[in-house]
Amino acid sequence: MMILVGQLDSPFVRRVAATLSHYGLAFDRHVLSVFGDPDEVRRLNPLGKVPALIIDDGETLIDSAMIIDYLDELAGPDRALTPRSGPGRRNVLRLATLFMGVSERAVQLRIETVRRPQHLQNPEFIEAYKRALRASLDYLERDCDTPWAADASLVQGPTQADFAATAALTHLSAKVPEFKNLDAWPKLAALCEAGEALDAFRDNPFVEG
Ligand SMILES: N[C@@H](CCC(=O)N[C@@H](CS)C(=O)NCC(=O)O)C(=O)O
Repeated sequence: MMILVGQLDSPFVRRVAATLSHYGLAFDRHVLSVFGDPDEVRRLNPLGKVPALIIDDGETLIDSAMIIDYLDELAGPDRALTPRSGPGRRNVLRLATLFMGVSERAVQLRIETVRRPQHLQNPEFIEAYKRALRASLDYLERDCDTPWAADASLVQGPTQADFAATAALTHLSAKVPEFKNLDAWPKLAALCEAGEALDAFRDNPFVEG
């Protein structure tokens, strides 16, 4: 059975867990923390990051985008949450990359504000990360479709854009006090609520880490 390494407080790990569940792929979890178990995480991924996915033949896959590419292949083109080709595929990948980029910025912001001692924190970095987060949410609010994020004229139903959106927005509002309330981005708030209502996310609830 495949083993997913990482905790469900990570949006990258949670997006992979929800994708595994959505495709009906059984998996075990190895709950390692990048800060609590750095040596063990580095043995699986020299970058010291989660998620990692140990697949059935023992190979270890790293980085959520690469892992999801593999899971899409396992699911097959008719069930994959990423369209096979063309503008529909590019649109889903673009939105998913932006939402996961929001998570990258949120993680950077937390490292600067929560992990680094206050006297070493850099207010310019903090402001730049917050600015990037606001700009990305404004952009995505304009660009996303409803009821699901990707252009409905190109693809029907939830896609990897929504799985990335749900994982990223729940993490952001739980972990960064300034973004606790997503009222300024009503379309994104609705996307996140719809994503959290999917069985795939209910089966892999966000946990405070
Ligand atoms: N691009 C990576 C990002 C993964 C990532 O940043 N994970 C965080 C956990 S939320 C991490 O491992 N951080 C440790 C660090 O940056 O040192 C992916 O999509 O998997």
